[in-house]
Amino acid sequence: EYGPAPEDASIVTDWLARHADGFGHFIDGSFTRPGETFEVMNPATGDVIARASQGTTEDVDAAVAAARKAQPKWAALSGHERARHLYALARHVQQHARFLAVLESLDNGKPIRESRDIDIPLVARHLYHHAGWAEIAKDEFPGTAPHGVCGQVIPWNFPLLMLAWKVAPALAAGNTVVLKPAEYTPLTALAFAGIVEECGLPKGVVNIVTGDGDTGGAIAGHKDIDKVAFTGSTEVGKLIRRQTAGSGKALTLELGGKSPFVVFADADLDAAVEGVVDAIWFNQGQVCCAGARILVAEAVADRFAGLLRARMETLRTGDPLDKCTDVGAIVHPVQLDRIKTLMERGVAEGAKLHQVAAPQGCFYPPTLATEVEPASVLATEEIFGPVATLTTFRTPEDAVALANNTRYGLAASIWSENVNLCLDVAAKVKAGVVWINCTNVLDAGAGFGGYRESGFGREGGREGMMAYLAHPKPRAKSGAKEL
Ligand code: TXE
Repeated sequence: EYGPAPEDASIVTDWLARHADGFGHFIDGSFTRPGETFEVMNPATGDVIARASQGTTEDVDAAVAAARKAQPKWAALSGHERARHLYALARHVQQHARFLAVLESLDNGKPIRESRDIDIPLVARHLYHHAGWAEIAKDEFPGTAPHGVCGQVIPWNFPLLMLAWKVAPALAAGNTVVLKPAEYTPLTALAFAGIVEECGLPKGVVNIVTGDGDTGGAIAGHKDIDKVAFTGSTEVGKLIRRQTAGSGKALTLELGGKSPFVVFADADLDAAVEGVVDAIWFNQGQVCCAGARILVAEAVADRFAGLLRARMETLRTGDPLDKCTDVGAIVHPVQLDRIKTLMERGVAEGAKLHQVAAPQGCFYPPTLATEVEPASVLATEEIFGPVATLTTFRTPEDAVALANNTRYGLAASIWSENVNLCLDVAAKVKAGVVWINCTNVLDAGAGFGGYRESGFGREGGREGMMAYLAHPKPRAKSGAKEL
């Protein structure tokens, strides 16, 4: 109906069939036999496409021990040698790009256009970028040392990209890793483990353990892990912070958001409408920095809303493997229920919804919610679905106050032809990342992360590298009294 034939899933079927008994973990350079397994589903069809192992504390112990054993040798390699390994990983990701893109879309439900043109290219970009850091880290960060073993727990919205965000800087800095992908989407991490094997990375440098929150908890709480990096819900982030408090572990948290998308009266409204498409309908809105709260100047609000509604009519929601699909499936029925429950509460609080067509099944229609009170659930809770709210403001001061009226502080997007106004507002908005006349622009060279309940620490760029390096404590000067 929508044009060219869907992407052919057969590229991954042999690989999935070879693992019909279930995938094991990747520990110390090879795959373990599958233990107790859980189902991995294609959310667009509801089909079970694979089974992955539920990581036990013994599995986590084995992975941490392998990472511990491998770490000193890995850290002792020259930066150039570590860079060569990262370059190899990047090149192999590129060689397997089509396989990885199809697998990601099958497992996660995201449109193939996104996994093919955004997720997988950014994975390679991240690895290349950090190969560069491996080369120069010794000179750039004198007096630092890797933490040691890093425990990394990642979410399901960008499964392989979040892996790359975590693994690339850790390895570049001389750490080894134990990573757990989300239970909804473990497949590209397991494929990546195959790439690690193919590239001949030293054993134990990258270990992948699959499983649910219990496995994640075993990693975060493991006594022999030196640094924990987590991306996921604010709720679990708080748990991990409590769990690691006082343990001496370094910690970075990248949590939820409710980012404002501010449109001033002099903005290029057509461009801003396209911005909204990227901000909230990209990846079905399952994006931590999604521009979920549209704040628009009263003077242009009706015109903007009209343009936006017209654009919504052209969004095609459906088969993730169809190259013309704009909005794919929601990652899992549990997540769909979560969205529906929040939306029902929103409607009960008086919100009006404008929705466009979406198929039956694990899909949610692109939605614009209006008449949303500032304190209501739709204005305050992270929906993590294809839902934007629209609220009006009169003055830049109002816009800033509304933008900051949240417990989060991850990102913001500001639209105006007046650059001075944009810069002024950018400085006042409490967000880790502020985009001007664009949105969701992510670059391996720029630090990404939030504050307030969006977490702390940065990923990407110089700050991201620093998060994987420790400053050994300076020795007390001789004669100095201990306090
Ligand atoms: O997240 P969880 P869920 C938000 C978003 C979404 C909500 C719930 O609002 O609707 O969270 O999603 C692992 N110790 N985000 O329930 O549970 C888990 O196995 C250690 C925002 O899926 O946080 C998975 O690997 N780990 C977000 C990862 O945490 C634990 C992305 C994320 O799952 C654990 C995802 C525990 N006690 C959801 N419990 C973003 N910032 O991008 C679970 N996990």
